[in-house]
This record gives sequence, C-alpha cells and structure tokens, in this order.
Amino acid sequence: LTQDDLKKIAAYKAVEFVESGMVLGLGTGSTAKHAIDRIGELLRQGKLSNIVGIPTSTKTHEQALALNIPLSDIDTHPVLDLAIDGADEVDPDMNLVKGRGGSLLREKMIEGCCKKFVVIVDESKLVNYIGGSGLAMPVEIVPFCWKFTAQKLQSLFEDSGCVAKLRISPENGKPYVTDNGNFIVDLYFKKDIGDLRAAGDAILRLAGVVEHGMFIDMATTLIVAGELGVTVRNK
Ligand code: DER
Repeated sequence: LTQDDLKKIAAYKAVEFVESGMVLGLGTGSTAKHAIDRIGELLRQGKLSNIVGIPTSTKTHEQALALNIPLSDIDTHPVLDLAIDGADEVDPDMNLVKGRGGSLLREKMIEGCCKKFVVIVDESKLVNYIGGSGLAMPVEIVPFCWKFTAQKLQSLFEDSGCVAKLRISPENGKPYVTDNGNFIVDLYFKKDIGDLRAAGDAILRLAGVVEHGMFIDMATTLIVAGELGVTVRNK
C-alpha cells in the first residue's frame, strides 16, 4: 500500500460519519482531498443529499465546486455538524500540527465551530510530541516587518533550539502568501516544547502573529490508516 492508498483509506472511513443534511467543514491537503472526492461521489450517486460544505481554503473551494458540492461559509453556518481534515502531526493526546498546506487559519476557524472534528492521517503522521517530526510548525503572521516577528518567534523557543524560517513559494521564490494575504513563518524545534497551551498563548501574544498551527484539544476523532489496517479513536 502506498502512502496515498493509506490516506484514501482513512478518508473514506471518515466519510462514513457523514449523514444527509449535514453542514460539513471540508479540510485541505492531499488526505482531505480524498474525503471530498468521496463526498462528491456519494452525492452524485444519490447516496447522500442536502449536504452543505464549508471549505477551509480556496483550493478546497475549487475542488468542491467542481464536484457540485453546495457551498457556504461560517457567516451563514456558525455551527457545523462535522469537519474532516488531515494533519501534519498527531501526538498521543490527539493534539495536532496543521498548516503545512498553508490553510491553518481558516481550518482552525472552521474546525473550531464543529460538533465533531474527524482527523484523517496515514500512520507516518503520528509523533511522540508536537514538533517531534522535525518538520515545520507553521505560524501565520502579517507581512509588515515579518523579520521582526520571525525573530520574536524564534527567541520564544530558544531553549528548544528553535529555528524560524519565512515560507517561500517554490513557484516564484517570493514569500508564500496565504488565502488571507498573510505570510507564514515555519518553526523547527530540536526538542519537545513542553506545555503546548503555554507555547500557543505566548505565540499569540506577539502582535504580528495571526494564528499558529497547533490544534490543541480540538480533534474529537482520529482515524489512522496503516499497514496493519485502519483504526478509529475517539477523544
Ligand atoms: O495544511 C494542512 O493543515 C493540511 O491539512 C495538512 O496538515 C495535511 O496535509 P496532507 O493530508 O496533504 O498531509
């Protein structure tokens, strides 16, 4: 089984939680893409009806449009029944790192107002502690004086050997710009940052910060697809 096979297995499992009439948060990334494709297929087959999708990125908005999934937003639906999304890291307490696809702000806004937030991952995303993959923990910041904010972020986590890097768009070598017109600073940790809430609060106290990619105590259900099969775990 390839990693993408595992992502698809986890995604299809999550769509089993979708019922007709639901207002759904539609995630962003290669795993969530499979779930959205599946929802579109079930709508086309008439096995699902009266679904309203709330996309977490312009990319997901376009995918859902192409699948004729009726779309809305959280101005219209401030409470959602269910959100399905991927993650970059999942720790043993089901805390997440998200945002390597750049959509963390809208994901956090939308997934923060769902009755149920189902996270779908292949087993490679499981870590012992947040930051443990050695990959980025993204922070969305305003473009104004981004160097100042990046430096402040880096010094917040000096004792965790943190390095802050401005995310550059591979297409044009310029700073990556989010759907909201902001920049992203990726934080790389060499050690466990310990208390996630304290770390998240410290990050949000910096005036130039918009939001960070730690989704603490937000997931209600975790679906992991691995070589040995797929598991479903509730918080
Ligand atoms: O950017 C995001 O938050 C994505 O959901 C990411 O966390 C998961 O993307 P993937 O399913 O492509 O690994």
